[in-house]
Amino acid sequence: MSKETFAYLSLGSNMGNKLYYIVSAIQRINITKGVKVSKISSFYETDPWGVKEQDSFYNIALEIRTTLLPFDLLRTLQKIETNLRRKRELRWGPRTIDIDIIFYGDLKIGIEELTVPHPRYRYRNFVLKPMYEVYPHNEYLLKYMKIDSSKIKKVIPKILVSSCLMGENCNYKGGNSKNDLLIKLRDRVEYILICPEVMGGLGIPRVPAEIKDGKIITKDDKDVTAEFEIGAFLALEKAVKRGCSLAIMKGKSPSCGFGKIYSGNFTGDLIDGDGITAKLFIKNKIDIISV
Ligand code: A4P
Ligand code: MG
Repeated sequence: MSKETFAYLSLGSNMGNKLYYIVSAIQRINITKGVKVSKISSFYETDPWGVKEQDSFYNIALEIRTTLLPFDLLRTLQKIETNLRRKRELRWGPRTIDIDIIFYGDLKIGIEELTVPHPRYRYRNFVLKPMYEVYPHNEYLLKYMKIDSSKIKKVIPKILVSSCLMGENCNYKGGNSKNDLLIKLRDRVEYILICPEVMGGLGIPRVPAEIKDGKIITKDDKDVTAEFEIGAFLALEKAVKRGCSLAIMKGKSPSCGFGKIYSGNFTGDLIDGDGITAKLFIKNKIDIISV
């Protein structure tokens, strides 16, 4: 570990659900030990640069504060790329996610494994435009932006999000699970808030419920499966109407949990599984990020 340094990253995706890959990468970077995301640029849809016969990209830039040394940061980012199904087949070719280090403080490194500042950033509007929004010494980037004439368009992606993550007091206790990163992202995306349990008619606060043998049973032994199913259906309806392909959902819950949920015994133990709404979303090809 070293002293804290500001570093600037460029992220790009042009395969599969690009929005899912970009937002997943931001979230994984932010939960890495020794790294915090401090600024997020707008999202841009950009024409492919280099290899032209490929899908358009989503590009963004991040400012991070990090105590990781440059090569440790590089390896950490590469691991995130690999975990997000990045395959290195063709240079400048299609990728689920690419994370490049553009600046690491004022440091200059010029070897093949890591060159900072990034050797090609000046020639690419897909790096410069988003970077202009997060980099404090940004004035000089303007003159480079005039060199590249490739098309680039700001977009405001729609994302479904569990209301409790945005600070709404709608969980079973009447509290919330406000997430700082999602609050930071608020200016860059359009959130569509859902709380499937409330949408299904359950009150705030309410008796906690967990999934047991395919049914949702409250701690005082009431079957609330129907309420959860109605909530899931209404949440899906909202997603489809608004054209959402990504949902950011509260982990572990019997409605929004994805991958891991409470065991059904009210002991706090987790088992493999998905909540009722999460299951319906997956069936309908809406990708989920569990927070
Ligand atoms: N490497 C050296 N310096 C760095 C650095 N500052 N940050 C090394 C990250 N990696 C760095 O990278 C290849 C090698 O570069 C790594 O082994 C690393 O040690 P890679 O990510 O495996 O391969 P790549 O991304 O295909 O190569 P490269 O040269 O980084 O490609 P670029 O420059 O990122 O271009 N068009 C649009 N519109 N938007 C895009 O995002 N991206 C590319 C990829 C092409 N066209 C695009 C976009
Ligand atoms: Mg790269």
